Amino acid sequence: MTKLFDGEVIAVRVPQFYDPLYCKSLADALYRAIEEAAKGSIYESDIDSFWNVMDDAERRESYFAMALPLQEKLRALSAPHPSPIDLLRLALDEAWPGGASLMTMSGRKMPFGITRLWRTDSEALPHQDILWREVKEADDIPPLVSQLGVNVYLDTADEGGQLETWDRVISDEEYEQLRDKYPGSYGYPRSMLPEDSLLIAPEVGDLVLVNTLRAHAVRKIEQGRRITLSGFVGSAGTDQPLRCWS
Ligand SMILES: O=C(O)CCC(=O)C(=O)O
Ligand SMILES: [Fe+2]
Repeated sequence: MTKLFDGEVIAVRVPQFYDPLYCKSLADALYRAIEEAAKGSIYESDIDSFWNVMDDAERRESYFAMALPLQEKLRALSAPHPSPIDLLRLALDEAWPGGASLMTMSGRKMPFGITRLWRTDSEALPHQDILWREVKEADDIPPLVSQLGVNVYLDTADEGGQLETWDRVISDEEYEQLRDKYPGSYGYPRSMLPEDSLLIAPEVGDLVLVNTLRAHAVRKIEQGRRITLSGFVGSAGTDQPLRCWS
């Protein structure tokens, strides 16, 4: 974990973190839940990520209100097996000297472990996920020093959909010059990045952790679809609890 946060290690993959058989039944339940919620429109997730809501007071409110219901929902859909997100939080808590807990922003708990459905032809362009770059001054968050992306792969694409990551951090100083061009640290051209990249083709049940200060992307899903439980883990130092949110 320390090596991941420090950038010494590019990625950690935990094969079969969640039993592939349990993955199948949870993925089926989540696909159904998303289709139900969509009612004809194309919903890609069960709830918004913080990034999607931060500029909209009403959506922010429903985002924070979802924090605990999300955990309940994952437990209900996973039953009689444990929720993968509960297992993940316990694993983080047990591994880290300062423990782990849900992230709070201005005293409110944040959702952790949102569902992300990636349909055929979807992709994520090269980007970074760095919370402190995006929050407003009024948003009270712990002073994070590094951030990981954590994904549990419940279903994987038949072709494409690899997680790609580069050994390249665009620093906060560098980003200030690029902010207008790549809002949300999203959409960096590949020409800006090293030629070599690490390509991870996740298998069902895998947990993959990457440092999201590094540029990373999701290769286009060429065939099939994939579904993940997705979140971020922030470090405020070894003696402080890891903070988990989505
Ligand atoms: O779905 C994935 O493989 C990674 C998505 C991502 O960009 C992230 O977790 O930060
Ligand atoms: Fe990301």
